[in-house]
Amino acid sequence: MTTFSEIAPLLASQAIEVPSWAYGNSGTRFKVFGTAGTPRTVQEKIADAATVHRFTGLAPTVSLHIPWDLVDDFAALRSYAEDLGVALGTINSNTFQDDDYKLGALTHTDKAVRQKAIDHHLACIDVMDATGSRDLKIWLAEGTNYPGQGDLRGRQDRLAESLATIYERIGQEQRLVLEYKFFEPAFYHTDVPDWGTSYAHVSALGERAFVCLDTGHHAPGTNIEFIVAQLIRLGKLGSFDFNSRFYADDDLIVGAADPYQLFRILFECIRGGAFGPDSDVAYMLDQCHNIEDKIPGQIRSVLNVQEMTARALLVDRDALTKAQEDGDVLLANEIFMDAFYTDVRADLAAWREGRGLPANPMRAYLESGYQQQIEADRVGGTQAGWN
Ligand code: AFD
Ligand code: MN
Repeated sequence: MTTFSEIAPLLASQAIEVPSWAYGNSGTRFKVFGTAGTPRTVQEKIADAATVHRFTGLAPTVSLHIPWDLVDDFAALRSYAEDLGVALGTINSNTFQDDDYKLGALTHTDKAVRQKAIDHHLACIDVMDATGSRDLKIWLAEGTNYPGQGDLRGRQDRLAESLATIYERIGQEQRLVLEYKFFEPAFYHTDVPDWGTSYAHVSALGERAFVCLDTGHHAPGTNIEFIVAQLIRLGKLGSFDFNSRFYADDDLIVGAADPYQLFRILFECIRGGAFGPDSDVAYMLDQCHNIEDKIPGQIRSVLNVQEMTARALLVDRDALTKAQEDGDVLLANEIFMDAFYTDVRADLAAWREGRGLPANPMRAYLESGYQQQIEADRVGGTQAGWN
């Protein structure tokens, strides 16, 4: 089997983008629990994100959400982030919280509403120009709750037209990533419900449009690693939104529900050439820490991705390929499982120390006093959430 020392150099370039909204309060339609120390401003969110990077070395960029993270001067925000050792990353649009969009945004039958939603995306691209971001991430909450409510075909035609207008504004060094989700908040149909629909639309747009795969956006039992392999093969995997789920779009800590699935997904990324410094695939988290402290939750998340990546890199690809070609079912599975069963935590700890990072980033954070400091400092104001 491949050894840790052989694969360790491949871990050096691993970068996982953290979402600004993970540091604010979040919850369910039943309750949003606030926690002490929660940021009040996007600057405080970025400070917390930079803290995750400082302790792990894994999170060099922070994804923003517009309008939640709107500021007057994004060039200044970009400098603020860089002074803390991180860069601003993906810009996420939001057409799911404005009353005008109740019956649709980019798909709406009213051209004026569609134009308003298009203009929001054009404003997001203006932000990208100021922050130096590469990706505009579009997740559409659009759909219907009852059969007959909407013209399924007409909505696709309007969506294609709206996306094409947005795409025209995407710069040569920028990308549009279109995220799919099989249900919620619409319950009868969602206009971008699956990877095939996203793939169809981004293929129609052009070479700088890609699919965003959120690991929590599939029906239970979906073979997500197959979708990963297929999108890589088609050259249209743009980014991940990593999280984990037990039943729906739970946005839990990635790997917490099923580390083996995360391992299989990362194996397909490695096998498909979508991992490492030469890959353009963005590995983002999209999570909500409803009951746990946010910064430790993000630290746990990026460490989970690092650990499963290391295990996936340990798969003896030559031996696996031979066993597959020989039709040796049990040996092929054994080779695959050998890597998954390999506990790499001690190796990772030593490797981190060799790079000037804490052997145990979680313990180092908890002992650093940062949490106590922000709880003492951040008194008053309005804690950030989904607003
Ligand atoms: C919600 C959506 C989707 C999106 C995220 C950020 O379900 O995952 O990526 O908000 O806009 O979680
Ligand atoms: Mn997402």
